[in-house]
Amino acid sequence: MKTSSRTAKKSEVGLDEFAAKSERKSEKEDKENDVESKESDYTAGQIEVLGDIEAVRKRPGMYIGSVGIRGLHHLLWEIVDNSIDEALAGYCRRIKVTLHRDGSASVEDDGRGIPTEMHELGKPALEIVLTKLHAGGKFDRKAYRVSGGLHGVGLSVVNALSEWLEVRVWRSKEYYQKYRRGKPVEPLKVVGEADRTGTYIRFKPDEEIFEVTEFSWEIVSQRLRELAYLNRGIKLELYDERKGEKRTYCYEDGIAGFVKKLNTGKPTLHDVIYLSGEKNGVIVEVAVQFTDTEIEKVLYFANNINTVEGGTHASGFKAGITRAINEFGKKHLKKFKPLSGADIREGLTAVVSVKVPEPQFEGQTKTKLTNSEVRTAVDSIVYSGMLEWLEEHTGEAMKIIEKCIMARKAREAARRARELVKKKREGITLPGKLADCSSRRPEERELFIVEGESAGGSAKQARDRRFQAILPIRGKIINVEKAGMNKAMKNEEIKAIVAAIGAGISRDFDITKVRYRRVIIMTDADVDGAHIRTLLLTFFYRYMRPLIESGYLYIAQPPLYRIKKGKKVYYAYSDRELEDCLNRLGDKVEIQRYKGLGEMNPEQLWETTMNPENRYLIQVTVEDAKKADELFSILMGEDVEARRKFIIEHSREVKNLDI
Ligand code: 0RA
Repeated sequence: MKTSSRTAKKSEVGLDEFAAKSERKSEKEDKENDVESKESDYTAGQIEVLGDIEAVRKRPGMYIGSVGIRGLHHLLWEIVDNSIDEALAGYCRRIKVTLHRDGSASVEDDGRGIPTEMHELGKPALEIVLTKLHAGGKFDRKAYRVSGGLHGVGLSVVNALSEWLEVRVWRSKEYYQKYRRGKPVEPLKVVGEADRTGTYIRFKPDEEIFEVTEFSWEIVSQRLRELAYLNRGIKLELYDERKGEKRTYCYEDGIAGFVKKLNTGKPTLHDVIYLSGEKNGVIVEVAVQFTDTEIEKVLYFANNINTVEGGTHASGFKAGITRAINEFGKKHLKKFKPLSGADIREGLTAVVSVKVPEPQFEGQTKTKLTNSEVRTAVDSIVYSGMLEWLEEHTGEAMKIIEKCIMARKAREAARRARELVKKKREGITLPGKLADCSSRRPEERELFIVEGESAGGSAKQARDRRFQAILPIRGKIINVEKAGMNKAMKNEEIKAIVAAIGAGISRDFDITKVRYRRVIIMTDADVDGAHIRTLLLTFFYRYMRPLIESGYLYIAQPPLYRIKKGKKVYYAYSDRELEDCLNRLGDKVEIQRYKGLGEMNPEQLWETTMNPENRYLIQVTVEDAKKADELFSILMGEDVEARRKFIIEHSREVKNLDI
């Protein structure tokens, strides 16, 4: 049943715990049967006790979580919790903790004292409590037991994990007994008369078990103070004999004092509000104070355990206080808009403490309360108590409401600012190589997508920067057909195009956000240029089709020839144009054939291709783009011959498109 490896900590502890629970249960059942059948069988009882102690010593982590500093202090909390239980039952006012020089610790209280009467097993009840696992159930001191909560493993665990333990009980007489590693050294003895009641337990954590054996002043003093706040009026004394320090914690105002302490030095809007009540068997105490800060500090406790993972008391509190404040606001303010929980809790300091008869804890660290009856109890007590307080303190209530409304305004302003920044950022992340134009009027803005860095450079010099933007792209952009959208969007060239156009892509494409009225593809008038143009057309067809449908996409037409006669220069955009031109001009002409945009200087590029007065633009239709898309697979396919044929045909086609 038990696993051997100790490496997989968390899950293993869980399994062990589960195993231990079922084991303990069956052991308990067995023993209960034993009690009935062999009531006075001393030996049997003795064997069981040894079994319990051995079980604990063999797997201490299962009972106290760890054998490190937490586990060590767990021993002390086990005893202190028992004394607190006695106090909650109304029989104990004072608890004194001493950290001794020899490494031991002691806890003394003025409760009723652990019962010393003979128990069914033929031993004093005290000895059973100190040697039997979960003997507490037999001596149940009624509801709200802290020791039934998170710690709650019983005094026998402390005893089993101590090198030695001494117990002194004052009831009708003074009793004394000493143990070594969980076993009695001698029977319980009467050592004197008693003029008081109470229990004193001193123990020395076993160095054979614990990795750390030194109690921490910080940990102990902090927890004792917390317990004093959580259990008003109980006097908790701490003596550290090692360093000669002494502290006494006792707070008549309980958690209200806790909140006051938490708010030391902070500007507050009112005196601490204290609410309490009992419902569904759950005792609820809440202390609340709003500060003029943005800090929310709400501490939640269930049976004195700091439930850092929250739970039903937390949700009940949040719901209750939100409802009360909104109810008050609605009643007393014109045009009141309900506030959110977050608006209300900004600047709130509170301590919520519940005492639950059978607390259920869940979560990673077992610090989340899950009892559902607690939610409604806390909600209704906080709601009615808070609303009543607000009605009785309208001046201060208004201050609180004002604070909440301010919080909401700040939150809304912050959200707007965030959105603005986001929008701006979206605008700012234009591609670095984009030379944008200055005009803010979309209807006149143009974007030239230019093949090659050098042609891009010429275009930047040639352009009218007021309304013409240039985006140079490197030779080959990705094959979007093969790549699919995600991969296409990783391609630098595609990303730059999408960012420059600024209207999203695919289903998210929004034509109203397009930053340019014309998007102009400007490539060389050769085979490579045709190839790149096809790639771009395919991309736009697939991912920005509305751009084409709206007539925003164009292809620039650079001239194919430059014809010079004397000082006069002519450009021909097709072979036919060249023919016409030559016929007109007769002989003595110089003809230059342009192979690429790079062969033109900026002035020529402006004159022939970019200047709206002279240029030829072909508006791309959906049919054009669709054709490009269909032909794409041929172009990019494995069939080299088909590809060669296509390119030849396609470049001819481009020429045919020219005029
Ligand atoms: C069981 C029953 C009673 C008291 C206690 C336990 C008890 C345990 C501890 C541990 C530390 N201090 C404690 N004080 C009391 C009630 C006994 C009765 O009815 O008289």
